[in-house]
Amino acid sequence: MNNITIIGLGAMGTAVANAFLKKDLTVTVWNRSPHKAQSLVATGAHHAIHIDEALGASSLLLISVLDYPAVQDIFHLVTDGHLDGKTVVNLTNGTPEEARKMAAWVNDQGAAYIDGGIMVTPELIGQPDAFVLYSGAEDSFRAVESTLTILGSPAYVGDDPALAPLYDLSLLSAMFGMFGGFLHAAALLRSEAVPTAHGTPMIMSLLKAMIELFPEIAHEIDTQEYPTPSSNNAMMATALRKVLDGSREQGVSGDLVKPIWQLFNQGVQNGQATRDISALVPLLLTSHSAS
Ligand code: FVH
Repeated sequence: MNNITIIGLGAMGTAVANAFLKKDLTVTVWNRSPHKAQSLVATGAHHAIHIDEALGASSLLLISVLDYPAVQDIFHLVTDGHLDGKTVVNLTNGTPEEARKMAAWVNDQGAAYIDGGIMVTPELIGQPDAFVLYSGAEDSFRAVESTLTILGSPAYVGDDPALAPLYDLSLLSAMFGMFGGFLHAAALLRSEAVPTAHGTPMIMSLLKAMIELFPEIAHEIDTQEYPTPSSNNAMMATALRKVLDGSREQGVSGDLVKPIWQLFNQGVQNGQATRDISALVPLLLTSHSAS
């Protein structure tokens, strides 16, 4: 596929357009604020003034805007029939439910829908470590897969369009949890004017060792067979209580850590005191969940 249309020229859409331009594809771009197309036009992109013109230029349309309401705002500008026969790859961050609704609407317009989740920053688009999640009808995805590889390794996660955002939010949860822990750790160090840089290599070493446990914990979660390890939930609830007590003494807010202590404490109260942390996952699942 040699023609591609990029809709949305924020930091990510611009990086995406640049990646395709570098591979000599014919790239058409559209953005709500037209001035953002200028640098791309200078490097060879075609600038569509109206959204219909952008859709008409290519059968493959990539969308990267702020959120799903922004995608809807753009689709409201499209004249009926202009999406017919197109493949829409929506790289905008959203929820599983938003993706399902968007897929149904796009399919009603006669277009194929693939949802995507970019797992790197704009600077890393097209670099070896870049990967992008995709879900939606597999035949539609396979037809454009080689073109999408230009952005990074494609990780196709299933034909339900909700799956890419589900994986996306899951990965982001893990990342933000780690960042939150690091910020709390830094605040504790700073409470005694210890340079964060002094503690950071130790934090990294500990986290790297803990991350190695994830596959085993994942197996326990999936099989719902929870072992009784040496580091059990009761011990960890007590350790978390000490983190909260020590933080209070040091004048550090416990707001980030308290919900984690509450989860472990709930596990202890619910008969999971001697179990591994895997036994806490069911406590997080609400009635909507599949299991
Ligand atoms: N940047 C990153 O590091 C992350 C990496 C992982 C994926 N995310 C998601 O990518 C989507 C786009 O993010 P972005 O970084 O490009 O965001 P901005 O630079 O803020 O650009 C926003 C674009 O959205 C357009 N836009 C916003 N509201 C509307 C609207 N109502 N109608 C039409 N377009 C709209 C905005 O247009 P303009 O302000 O220039 O006119 C920009 O093109 C996002 O889902 C991230 O979560 C990025």
